[in-house]
Amino acid sequence: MTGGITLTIVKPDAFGTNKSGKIVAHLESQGFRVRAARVLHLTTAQAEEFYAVHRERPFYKSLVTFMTSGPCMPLVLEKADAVAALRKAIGATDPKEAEQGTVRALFAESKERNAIHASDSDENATRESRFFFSEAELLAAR
Ligand code: 3AN
Repeated sequence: MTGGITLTIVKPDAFGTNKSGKIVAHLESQGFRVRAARVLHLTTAQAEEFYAVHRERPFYKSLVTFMTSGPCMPLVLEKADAVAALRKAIGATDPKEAEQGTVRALFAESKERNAIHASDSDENATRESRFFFSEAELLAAR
């Protein structure tokens, strides 16, 4: 079992459909504990930096436009084996392929407007948590 902390982002489409709270409640019902949270509107520069790993992908520009189209909510979540547990809980990138009962099967619209982000490794969970939260805010997640 690896670390107990991961980073998620409830994306702008979920705010558009007024489902942000439902998504957090769904994750809490699955045993994830909220350790840090904020709502913000990403700037283009922030979205470009956050998704820099996808810079060469054909959907990069569109993804940045989508992620800056409205509010989003990063959260640090705690659970045993948090990274793997959250990846399982959110489901496949394409909601049409997402397992029944996952966040994306329940709340996502499309491959791009897919309701939620989740870190894919402990290393990225740490990096992404620091992207959104100060050391003081992350104290509660230790
Ligand atoms: P995941 O979010 O499941 O880890 P990634 O890391 O491959 O998926 O992609 C990051 C984000 O880029 C996705 N959450 C989604 O919003 C967007 N994305 C991925 N693949 C596509 C695609 N083929 N078309 C449009 N957007 C995509």
